[in-house]
Amino acid sequence: MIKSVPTTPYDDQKPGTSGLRKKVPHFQQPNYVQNFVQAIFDSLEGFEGQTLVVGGDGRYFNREVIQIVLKMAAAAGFGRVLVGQGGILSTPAASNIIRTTSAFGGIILSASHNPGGPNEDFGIKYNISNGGPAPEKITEAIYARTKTISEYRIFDAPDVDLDAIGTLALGPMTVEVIDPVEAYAALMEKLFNFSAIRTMFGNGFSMAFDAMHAVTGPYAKEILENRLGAAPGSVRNAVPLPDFGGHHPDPNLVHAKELYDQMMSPAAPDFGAASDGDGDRNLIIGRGIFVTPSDSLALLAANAQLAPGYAAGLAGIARSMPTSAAADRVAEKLGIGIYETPTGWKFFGNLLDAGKATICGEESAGTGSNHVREKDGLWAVLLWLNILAVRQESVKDIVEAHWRNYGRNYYTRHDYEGIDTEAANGLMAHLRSELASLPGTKINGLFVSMADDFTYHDPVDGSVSAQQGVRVVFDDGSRMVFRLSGTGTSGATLRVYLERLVTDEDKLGLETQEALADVIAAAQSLAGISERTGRTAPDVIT
Ligand code: VG1
Ligand code: CO
Repeated sequence: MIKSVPTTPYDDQKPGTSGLRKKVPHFQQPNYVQNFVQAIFDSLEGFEGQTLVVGGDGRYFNREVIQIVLKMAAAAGFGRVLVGQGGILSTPAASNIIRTTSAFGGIILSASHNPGGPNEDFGIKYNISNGGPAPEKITEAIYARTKTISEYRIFDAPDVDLDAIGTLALGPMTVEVIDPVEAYAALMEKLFNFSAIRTMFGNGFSMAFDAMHAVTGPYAKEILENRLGAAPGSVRNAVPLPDFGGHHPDPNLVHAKELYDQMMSPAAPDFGAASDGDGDRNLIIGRGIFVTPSDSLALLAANAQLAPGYAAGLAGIARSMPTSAAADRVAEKLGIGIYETPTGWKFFGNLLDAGKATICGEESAGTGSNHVREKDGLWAVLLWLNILAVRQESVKDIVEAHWRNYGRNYYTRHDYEGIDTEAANGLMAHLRSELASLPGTKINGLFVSMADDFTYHDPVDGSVSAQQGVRVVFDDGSRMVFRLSGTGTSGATLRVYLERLVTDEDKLGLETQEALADVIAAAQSLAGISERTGRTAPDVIT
């Protein structure tokens, strides 16, 4: 029986960079989840009888929300829901299922790299039929709907058993509980040279993969250990936990410090990697060398043809604006297109669908390709393994050869987390007000050649996204970018992205913060970071 329940709107259900993210207690307010899910369904057309894919990263509150989504999907008229066993689907695996089953769309429950638990973060995101995050046109319609909603509809039925694989009826709708790993693992086998990687492991190649007690554990165990023959125990923290063991499932040098320290020690394995809460990010560390995500994008693009799935070459590369220009130099050499998009994977979908780009990446540890419409952590790890298996060189040698060939884009991001929202907005407003007068002036000894607030013109559908980040470019090719995070759940996070291209062979081995010291100082003085935020140092440096 379908129940209609009266409700009143919340005024804060605006999706950010990647869906709606709030603290769990915020989501637990009466009808908060129901309002948002109903607003999603109300913003869509033509899904009667169609398939919806549902899954999440297993964090606290995942199961409860899945039950609500299933019952509301039945009331809305979907014909079938595919849900991962135990409510689990990594974000890239969900994207793959949406695509391969020709589903109408999907609902992914995750707050990605943010911590989980009763007082931590939760998130809901809608993906469209190409498997990618809903574009702004849809997220804006959803937000508009949340402001006027007056009732939601739900099928009145007992909870669905999510733990047994099989098909069930939920009123007129079918629920199929599916294996979350199988289809994804099969896709990876198609893209990569598993036999070459298996031979490499057979010859004693060692790796450490930190699943951070998040969703990639079961995927990495199956693919790396079972199918590729990595030594048992190569995958650590492999059991997904609702609170990620109390850690941030954020694969960066701060939150994956243990792995980093191990990779820098004499006893390091050949290759280290990690992924985030929902499995779409990757951290790559070779023995004695951290590979920045921007460099990793460039390296993967330059070597992709070594993997069977990319043997025919790339159509183009796309990167988010704050990502370093390392990939641009590869695209130039390959004679293929390079596209610069705003932060957030939703902007890559059109380029991938139109066949303009094959590989995409963000400086925030996201890399992916046209195999799905999300970034994909394990995909990046496997492409690296495929390249290592074919080239039979160390990560360090491969990276350093790349720098000699293309130059090195020194790159760092400084995050100031949980700062006062007004102070953060004031800082950005001040920067914007300065833009017009900056070109031609000198900041900390560096000449400004260009300054703007990035506006993206989508070359496929013509849509325009303004105010995507303040960038200041200097005449020596170095650059700084300022923007506020759109994924945080408390206060504001200021992200400052700093970059410099160095081609001089003698200067390729500098320490990153040193190589960028004058750009960092210029950013601090132009933005007045310490005066405006009271912070003298960033919380996270990546
Ligand atoms: C951050 C990253 C961005 C990424 C987004 C979602 O956004 O900077 O590159 O696409 O997270 O990643 P923001 O607005 O906080 O800078 V995930 O792994 O949360 O799906
Ligand atoms: Co993520």
